Amino acid sequence: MFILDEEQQDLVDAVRDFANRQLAPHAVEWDQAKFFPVDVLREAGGLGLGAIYAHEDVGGSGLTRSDAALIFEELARGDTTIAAYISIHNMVVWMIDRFGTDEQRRRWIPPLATMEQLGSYCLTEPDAGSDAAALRTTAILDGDHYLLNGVKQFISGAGASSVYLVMARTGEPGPHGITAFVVPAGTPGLSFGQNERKMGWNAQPTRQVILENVRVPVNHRLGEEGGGFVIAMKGLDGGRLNMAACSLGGAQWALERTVAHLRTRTAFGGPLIDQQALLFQLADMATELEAARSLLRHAASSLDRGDADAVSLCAMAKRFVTDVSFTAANTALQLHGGYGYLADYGIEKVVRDLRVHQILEGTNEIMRLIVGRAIVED
Ligand code: FAD
Ligand code: 2MC
Repeated sequence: MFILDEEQQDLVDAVRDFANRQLAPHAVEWDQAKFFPVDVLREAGGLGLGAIYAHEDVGGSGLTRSDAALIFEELARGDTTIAAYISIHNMVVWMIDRFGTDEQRRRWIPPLATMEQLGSYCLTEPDAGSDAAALRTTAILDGDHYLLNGVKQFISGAGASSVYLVMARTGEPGPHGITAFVVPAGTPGLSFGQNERKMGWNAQPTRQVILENVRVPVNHRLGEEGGGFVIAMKGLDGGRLNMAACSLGGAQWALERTVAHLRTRTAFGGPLIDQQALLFQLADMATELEAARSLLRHAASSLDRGDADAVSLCAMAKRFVTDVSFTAANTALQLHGGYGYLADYGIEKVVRDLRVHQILEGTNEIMRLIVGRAIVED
């Protein structure tokens, strides 16, 4: 059991209260209606959740990755999809805070910190997903502007966001020819595809971001030319931890609902919780989630310290926690019997939402690639 200090416990209590009041009561309805609750996101921004680990001089909360792991687990207990979107938004904010000039930080972050404006992270393309360094969107320097052309695929928040952090090619093939740009909504030539119909994550939009002769001034470039791939990867290190935390929160919620259900559901002359076969399954779920939590917190503190093996630990945590949590949520559905399959119980939604965490922010196969390469390099 990890012991939280007093400040962390206060933070957890405040986020849990927000999740209980503003997310949990609406999660099923938002999923069914495919409704993206922008007003509720602004309330989250008011609590400091829009720029969790950005510096305070631009409106950030100045917290750590370890704090963020606690925050996202709590948010996801209320609504996994909304928690996950808040994570993506924070990834964008952190990248601007960490790699932007002072002028860029002061210009872009304050409205993102309050979530008056939302951010989208644009790396994936129709023909470049796992192999992100193969991306083909181009950015060509033309006087004091860059001209961007290309298509980004599966972009979370697209259409609703005000700020698009776009990775585009300014140079040679491969990772060293990629540069990061801030593209504001409303720039001529920027448009969006249809809102994709998905298995889960229905309460947030996923669309193509289409760039046709989009002109942005040179001062919208984040970092140096050729530095965009590393910026994108460093953003994902923390994003992957948050995605793991979101899985954990969803699965922990499903476990607790299952215990409550089995206490009151009777069959064969007594409550189902008295069936040792079922209790053993609950015990395994609890054990695996606790192991996942330990790895997640270990990886988060390693990223906070900047340890040499932090990248590999983040990949391990993303792979392990999302796999274990999906299995636990699916078991929770099974232990609810037919009720688990009904939307009103919320369990099937968590299963659908958690499934995609094994795919996005780097598939779990790519996490094995990162970990495997690190083992071989050692
Ligand atoms: P592919 O790369 O085509 O992979 C297909 C399969 O092959 C996978 O199982 C993969 O693991 C496997 N594979 C590929 N290469 C290897 C290898 N070398 N070894 C072993 N197996 C391999 N992207 C963004 O940039 N921004 C977003 O906001 C965003 N949001 C998303 C939201 C949703 C709902 C979804 C579904 C995706 C989102 N993505 C986003 C994209 C996501 O990151 C990609 O889908 C993911 O990285 C996988 O890429 P792909 O879909 O092209 O699969
Ligand atoms: N931190 C710092 N540097 C990193 C890094 C990291 N985490 N990861 C890679 N680099 C550097 C690396 O050191 C290398 O530098 P150099 O050439 O100077 O030595 C450079 O970047 C290229 O790295 P690789 O040689 O490992 O590149 P490769 O193309 O072989 O593979 C891979 C990289 C597969 C790990 C990467 O493409 C990847 O993570 N793919 C998955 C894509 C992904 O996660 N997409 C998520 C989209 S966002 C999303 O889904 C959302 C929901 C928001």
